[in-house]
Amino acid sequence: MNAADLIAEFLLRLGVRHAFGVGGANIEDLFAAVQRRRPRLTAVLCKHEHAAGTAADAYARLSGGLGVVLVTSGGGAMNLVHALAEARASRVPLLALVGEPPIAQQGHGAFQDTSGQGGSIDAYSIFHALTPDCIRIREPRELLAWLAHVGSIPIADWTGPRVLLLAKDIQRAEIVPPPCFFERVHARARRAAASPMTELVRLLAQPPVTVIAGAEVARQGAQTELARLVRRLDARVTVAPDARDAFANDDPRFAGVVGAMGHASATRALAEARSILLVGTRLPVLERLGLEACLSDKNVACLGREAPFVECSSWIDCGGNLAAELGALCAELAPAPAAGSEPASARSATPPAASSLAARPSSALDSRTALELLAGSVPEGATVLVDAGNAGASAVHYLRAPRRGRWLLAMGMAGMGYSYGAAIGAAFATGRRVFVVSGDGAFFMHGLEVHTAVEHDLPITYLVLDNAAHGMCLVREQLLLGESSGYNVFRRSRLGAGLAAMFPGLTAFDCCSAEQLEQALAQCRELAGPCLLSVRLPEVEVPPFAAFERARALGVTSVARGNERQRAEPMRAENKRAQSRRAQSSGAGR
Ligand SMILES: Cc1ncc(C[n+]2csc(CCOP(=O)(O)OP(=O)(O)O)c2C)c(N)n1
Repeated sequence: MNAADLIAEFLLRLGVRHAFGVGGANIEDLFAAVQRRRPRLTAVLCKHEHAAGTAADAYARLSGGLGVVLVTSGGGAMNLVHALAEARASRVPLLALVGEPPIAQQGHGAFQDTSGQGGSIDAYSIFHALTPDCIRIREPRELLAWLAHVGSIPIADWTGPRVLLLAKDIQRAEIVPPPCFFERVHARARRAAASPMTELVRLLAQPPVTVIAGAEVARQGAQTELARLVRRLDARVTVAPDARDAFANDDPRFAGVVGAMGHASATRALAEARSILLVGTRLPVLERLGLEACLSDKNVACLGREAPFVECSSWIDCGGNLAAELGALCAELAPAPAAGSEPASARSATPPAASSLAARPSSALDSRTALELLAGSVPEGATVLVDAGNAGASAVHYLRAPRRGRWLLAMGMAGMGYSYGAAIGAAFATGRRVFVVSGDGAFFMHGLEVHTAVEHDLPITYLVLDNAAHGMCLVREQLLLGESSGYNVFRRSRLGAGLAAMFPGLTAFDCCSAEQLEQALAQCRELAGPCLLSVRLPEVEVPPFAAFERARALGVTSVARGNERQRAEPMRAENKRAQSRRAQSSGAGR
C-alpha cells in the first residue's frame, strides 16, 4: 500500500468516520485514499480551510474522538492557522494532514512551496509555534514510526492538535507496515482512576458546596457522574459560558452561568458557598470575572486535566479520566440525602431569569426575544453552537442548553465565524439538529460554509442576529472609549433573500418582527435539511456582558449607530472624483 492508504487505514482504526478538508495538488492523494474507503471513512469538502479545521474541531469535541483535517500547501496551509490555534487553546484532539510539494522540488521554485527552503516560507515553523506536535516527514519509515507512536496514545490523552507535513511523493511512496501494526493503535483506551482523593474529600466535607463546571465535563462525557456527585454533595451548580451542557439547565440545583456573560444567581450561589469545586475548568479570566473576591476566602478544589488559573487548596489532575475520577470521588463521600427530598442547596438558588414573552409588545424584535423564540424550536439532544460578539453573549445569557444535548462555544481564540465550520462537523458527529447563533459580522467572515450544509442536506438551523454592525465593537467604542466614529457599522443587507436565491435547496428568511420569526421557525421545524433565519435587529444592543453592566444598570439598552453617513459621504464624493479622473485619463490616452 502507499503512505496515503496507510494513513487512511490508521484513521479508521482510530475510529474516525469523517475527515474535513479542501483539496489541492499536494493533498489529492490523501483525499483519494480517504474516499476509497467510503462509506466507512468519507472526505467532506469544505469551502475554506478554516471551516474544515473548525468542522474537525467540533467533530472531536462532540464525538469524544479525533477530528481530522486535510489541506494542501501554500494558501491552504496558511488558512488553517486560526482553526489550529483554537484547537490548541481548547486542547482539542485534532490531526492536521498538510500536503507539501514533492521533496525534489522543495526550495527550487515548487508550486505553493512551504518547505522553508530557497526563500520559501516554512510551514513547519508556523505550525510548530501552534503546537509542539508538528513533524515534517522526510522518509516513509519516519511516517511508520510517527504513526506507531501517536497510535499508542489514547485520544482522551491528546492535549491538542498534531500536524503532519507530508510531501506529495511521501504520500505516494510504497510502505509495508510491520506485522500487527494496526492492532497496536488505541482508539479510546482510558486509564483507571487512581488519584488520592483524601484532601478533596476533606475540603468538600465543609458545606455548602457550589460547583463550577467547565467544558471538559461534556467533552469527556462526564455529565452523569457530575450529576451524581452534585446530589451526593447536596451542591449547587454553576457552569462556564462554554459549558452549559455540563449540567441540566432546568434542574433546581442549577444556578446559572459564571463570568463575564453570566448570571447574578451564579455569583450568589458562589458567594453563599463555603467550598467551591471546579470540575473540568481552569477558570480563565472571562469565567472568573466578578468572582475573584468571593473565591479568595473559600476552600477551592479542582478536578481537571490542567492546573487551574486560580489559587486552589487541592487539584487532582485527572487527564482524560474525568468521569472515572468523579465516580471515584463520589464513592468516597458520605451517602446522598434521601431521594425525593428537596435539595437544601436549591432553597436559596434563584434560577437565571427567564423573561415572559407575553410581557413584551408582540412585534418587538431584539436578541433576547429572538433567542427565546428559538428556544421553543430546539429539541432534546440537539447541539447549540454559539459564535462571538453581542450575539454570543446574549445566547450564553438567555439560551438554555438543550436537554441531553450539547453546547459549543470556542473560547480558545473566541474567533468570529467558528460556528459555521463547526456546524458541519457537529452535524456529522451527532446526526442530530444543530443550531448556530451568530452575528452578521461572523456570517460575513465564514457564512458561505452554509453551502456545505446545503450540499449534504445537513440538519442545521442558522440564526443570524443581523444588526448591520460589528455590534460588540461598536458598543465598546461608544461605552468604553467614549467615541463614535462609525467604522463598526455596515450597510443593511438581506441575507435571507440573498441566500435563498443563491443556494437552491436552502430555506431562508429575513425576519423583521417576532411574528415573522415565529412563522419562519414553525416552517423550519418541518424541515430535515438546513435553514437560515436572518433576524433584523433595529438597534445595536448593549449585550449582557460584564464590561457594560454599569450602562445596563443605568437603563442604556442600545447605542446609536454612529455617524456613518457623515463618514460615508466624503468617501462617496472621493470615489466619484477618482472615477471621473480615471474616465478623463483613459479618454486622454485614446
Ligand atoms: C476573527 C475575529 N476577529 C475579530 C474579533 C473581535 N471581535 C469580537 S466581537 C466582534 C464583532 C462581532 O460582530 P457580529 O458577528 O456581527 O456580532 P455582534 O457583536 O454584532 O452581535 C469583533 C470584530 C474576533 N472575536 N474574532
